[in-house]
Amino acid sequence: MTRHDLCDRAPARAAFAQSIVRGLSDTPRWLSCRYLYDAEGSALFEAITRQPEYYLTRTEDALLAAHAVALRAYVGPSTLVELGSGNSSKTRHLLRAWTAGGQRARYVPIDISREILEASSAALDADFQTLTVSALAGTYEQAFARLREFSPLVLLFLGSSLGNFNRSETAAFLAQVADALSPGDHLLLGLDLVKEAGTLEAAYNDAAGISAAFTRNLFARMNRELGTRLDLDAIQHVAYWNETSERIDIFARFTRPAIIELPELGRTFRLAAGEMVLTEVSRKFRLPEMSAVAARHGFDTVATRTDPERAFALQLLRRRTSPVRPAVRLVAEALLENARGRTLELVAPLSEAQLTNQHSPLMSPIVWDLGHIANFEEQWVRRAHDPRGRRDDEARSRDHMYDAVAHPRATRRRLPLLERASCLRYLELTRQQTFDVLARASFPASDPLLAGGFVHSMLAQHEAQHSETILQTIQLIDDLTYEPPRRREPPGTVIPVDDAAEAVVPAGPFLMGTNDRRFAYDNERPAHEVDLPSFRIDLCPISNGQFLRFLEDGGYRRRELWTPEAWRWRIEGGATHPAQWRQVNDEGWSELVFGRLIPLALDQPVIHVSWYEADAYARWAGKRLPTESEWEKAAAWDLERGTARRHPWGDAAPTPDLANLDQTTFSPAAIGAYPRGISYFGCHQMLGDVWEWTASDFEPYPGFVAFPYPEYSEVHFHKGYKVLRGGSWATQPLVARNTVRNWDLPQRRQIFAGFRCARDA
Ligand code: AVI
Repeated sequence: MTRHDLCDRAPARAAFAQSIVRGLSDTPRWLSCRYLYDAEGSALFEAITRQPEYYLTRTEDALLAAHAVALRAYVGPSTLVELGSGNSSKTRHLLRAWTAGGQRARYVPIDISREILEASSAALDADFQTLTVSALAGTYEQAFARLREFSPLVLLFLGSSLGNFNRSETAAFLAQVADALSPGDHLLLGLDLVKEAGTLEAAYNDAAGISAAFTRNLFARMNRELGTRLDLDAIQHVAYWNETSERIDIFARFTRPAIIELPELGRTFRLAAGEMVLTEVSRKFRLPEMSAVAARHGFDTVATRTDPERAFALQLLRRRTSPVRPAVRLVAEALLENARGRTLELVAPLSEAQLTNQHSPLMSPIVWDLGHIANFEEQWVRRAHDPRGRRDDEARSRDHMYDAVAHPRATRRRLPLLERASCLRYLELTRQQTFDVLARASFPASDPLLAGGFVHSMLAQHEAQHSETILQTIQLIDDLTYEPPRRREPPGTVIPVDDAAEAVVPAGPFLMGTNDRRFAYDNERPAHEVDLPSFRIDLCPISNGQFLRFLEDGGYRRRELWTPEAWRWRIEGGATHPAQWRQVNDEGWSELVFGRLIPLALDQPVIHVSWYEADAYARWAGKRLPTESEWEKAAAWDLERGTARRHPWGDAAPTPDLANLDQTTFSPAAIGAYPRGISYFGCHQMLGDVWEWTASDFEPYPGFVAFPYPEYSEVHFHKGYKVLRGGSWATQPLVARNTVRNWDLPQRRQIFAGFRCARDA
């Protein structure tokens, strides 16, 4: 037997505490069913499976015994990989079929419990001479990253464990499995089927009271591990059939008022008498529906086996050989079209002069940005598809004019820039050439520029980022009232969040950055482990209201709050308030937003502040700015799964109800406007609204390799730039992810930047 540890188990206690905070802060309250299974809980669950009312385990066991040989015939020689293998007892039927006649086979049990894995693997080693057991200790999600090396394989997910996920978790799980398996691999599901309510309710309310003890053990575990002092006798187990959702809902009902105190996280929850906390759902399945859901995730149904009563089923699915993925070319075209639509829309309301003037030494004339977008595309399409193609003199002079390093922003107005019509023609002609090339292109995996369409997503991201730069310029145009073609009011507060509230992020390692080679920039790579001490981080970005208190408390006058360098900047530039704030006739504060003076929205994140101002505020508040690794851990790390999320809320793409991105609101939204977009640790609005200054300098990650050109990041390292994270309302979703690093000098205020504070825990 070999064993590989995929996880560090130390965070288990911390993850339990975090999950309680997450669930009890929600409405209605819930607790994660993951934590039902400590040693006591696992023993109680074993006992449940032996209760006469709990038909699931014995029915599945009989099905496996009866059909193991047939299943082996369907799938051929393959590795058996089991999620949540426990004691592997039912799996033995399959192992016998897989090793029949002295055949060699491999079994990969995956379980969070190292002890259970050790015991079950040792027993299997003794009983199956031709079986190789390679145990993986870790979460499902951690194991997914390893599955490819075991292909061809059958992934076992038995016991109707899929039923303990809600619908969106089920979809996310199937998507992850589909991604982790190779075409032709199999997934064998054990599924409890929809049936008459009496049978179902009895299975979750056994006469011996074991199910009740199982639910109550979650709170006993809280008392044991987290020092809560809950009276277990005041907790009732309630389980009933929820007809609408076709699932058993299991609750803990508090018969007396209760207090759950988590002093380490600074949180106390008060539960009223009669309050019910959802501890588990157990969904029941209908086979045709399950096949349809699986099909949407790229699985064909190969075989289904049920018992005569149709109580339970085994469903064998096969990962389709040609996954239904849109062609690389179509994705590339769509990304490019989307970014272009936005660029043209932004500049449409601007006059010739507004496009060609230099409005600030910090920003280029907008026609330079536009020409640079076209030129960058022209150059990279050639490098990727025709690297030996020659550039004539005219092309070379274009390349020179739009070389960002050769021409610092302040000097760009002296270049012989194109005017609007010629600039738009240049954009259009380049794009036509790109599409002509794309129509004939192939995307060999061996070419890092072309694999998966890397260069085209880079071009679309580049254009999307320049559209945000153009918006920064537009914000600085004097005497302009900007009328964008599309605009909607930013949403107001949905859930009020106390502005003093903080998340406590426990000490421990997390995976920072990414190894993605399709969308990520070189400076986001490679993924690497970072071990951080515990820290506290504000749940929300600092609001205008909070910043106003700093200002009114003499924040801009108190030298002790500023570093010497920042103080020099403050005095020389005469900064006495955020860049866009205005005070008319000594009345209250207003903000100049794209040429409109509007009363300062106290509930929105402060924007257009420099790193220096953010740093001074943090000192005034008795805090500090978070480092970028703290920021990323708070935004991305899922302590429970031991994996990083692409966005604070998960891997799903941003939508308007999750974050304020995409250049539609033209200002940040109110604090608490996106409760569905919170991170694992409960932090709000980490993506969108405002870029957030961090304490960190822009430096390479260990193992950094410049790709595809040093000018993107490498030349900017160690130059005194500070890192900003998270994206603003003006960031397009294509460039918004937890690992993206933006950077600027500490005195800059043209960026749509705000901040949140942190402190040591
Ligand atoms: C593990 N899982 C499939 C069980 C079920 O039936 O949903 C958990 C359980 N909870 C209470 N009884 C059984």
